[in-house]
Amino acid sequence: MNDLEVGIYKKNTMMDYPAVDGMNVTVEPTMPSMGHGSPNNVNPVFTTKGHYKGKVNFTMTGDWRLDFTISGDGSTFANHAIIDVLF
Ligand SMILES: [Cu+2]
Repeated sequence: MNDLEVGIYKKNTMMDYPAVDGMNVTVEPTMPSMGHGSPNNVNPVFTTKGHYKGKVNFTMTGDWRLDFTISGDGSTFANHAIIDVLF
């Protein structure tokens, strides 16, 4: 079980990226090459200044994919935002 911390920022201009607070974030880890996920993950919860903390359970070594959704205020801002991780 691993701590997971993500930061969410909004691009206003090329020089202005304010933190985004109070979003609903989900994360789902999978190993696409092996066709399984993992149990007992904890969706990231807002802490402060655009940061969100959760937990992700890498049950074995290898190639993992983190699939995030970010929503709030009745809109989905990111759906299937992917980060690939070699664990
Ligand atoms: Cu596996």
